[in-house]
Amino acid sequence: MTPEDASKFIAYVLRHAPESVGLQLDAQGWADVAALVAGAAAAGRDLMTADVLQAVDSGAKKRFELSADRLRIRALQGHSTPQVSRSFEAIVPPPQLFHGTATRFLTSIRVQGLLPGARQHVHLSVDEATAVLVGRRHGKAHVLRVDAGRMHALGHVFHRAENGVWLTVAVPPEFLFPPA
Ligand code: HQG
Repeated sequence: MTPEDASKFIAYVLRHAPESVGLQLDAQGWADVAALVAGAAAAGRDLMTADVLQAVDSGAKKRFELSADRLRIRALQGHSTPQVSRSFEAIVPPPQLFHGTATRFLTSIRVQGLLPGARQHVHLSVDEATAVLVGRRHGKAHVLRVDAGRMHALGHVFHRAENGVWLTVAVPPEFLFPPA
C-alpha cells in the first residue's frame, strides 16, 4: 500500500469499521498494532507493521497516535464506531473557530446548524485555510465562522484533539457567520 492508502485504510478501520478486520477497540479507541496488521492480512489487505508506524509518524494530518510502548495505536478523532467513546477534556475555545463545508450543504446547515452526522462531533479548525481544505473534500468549499466564544459562554462544551482539531457536539445556526 502507498503511505496515503495505508493512512486512509487505517483511519477507516480505527474510526468507522474495526469489525471489518475483526478488530476490537477499547473505549478510548486503542487497538493492538499486531492485531490490526493480522486482521488486515486476514481481510486480504497488504498492510505491514512498518506501514502502520509510518502512517503515525508521517503526513501533514496527525491522524493517529501510538501508546508509549508502541504496541497500540488509536485515531485521535473522527470516530463513528460505537466501540469508542473517547473522553475529551472540556476546554475554553478561542473566540472564533472555522468549519469548512460544501456549498450544497448550506441550505440544510442554515436551518439545522452543524450536526455531527455519522461522527461523534462536529469538526472545527482554528484557521480558515484548513477549513477550505476540509470543505473541498465534499465539493465547492464554503467556510463558516463559528462564534465559539459566545457558544462557550452559553454552556456549549468544546474539546481539542491532540492534533489541534476542535470538537463540539453541534453548532446551532445562530452561532454561524461568514468569515470576517
Ligand atoms: C456537513 C478530515 C447538511 C459538514 C478533515 C460536512 C476533518 C451538514 C459533512 C474531518 C450539516 C460531514 C471531518 C447539516 C454538517 N446539513 N450537511 N445540518 N451539518 N454538515 O467528513 O467536518 O482526512 O463527517 O459541513 O480534516 O468534513 O479524515 O466531516 O461537510 O477534520 O483525517 O456534513 O475529516 O480529516 O462530513 O471532516 P464529515 P468534516 P481526515
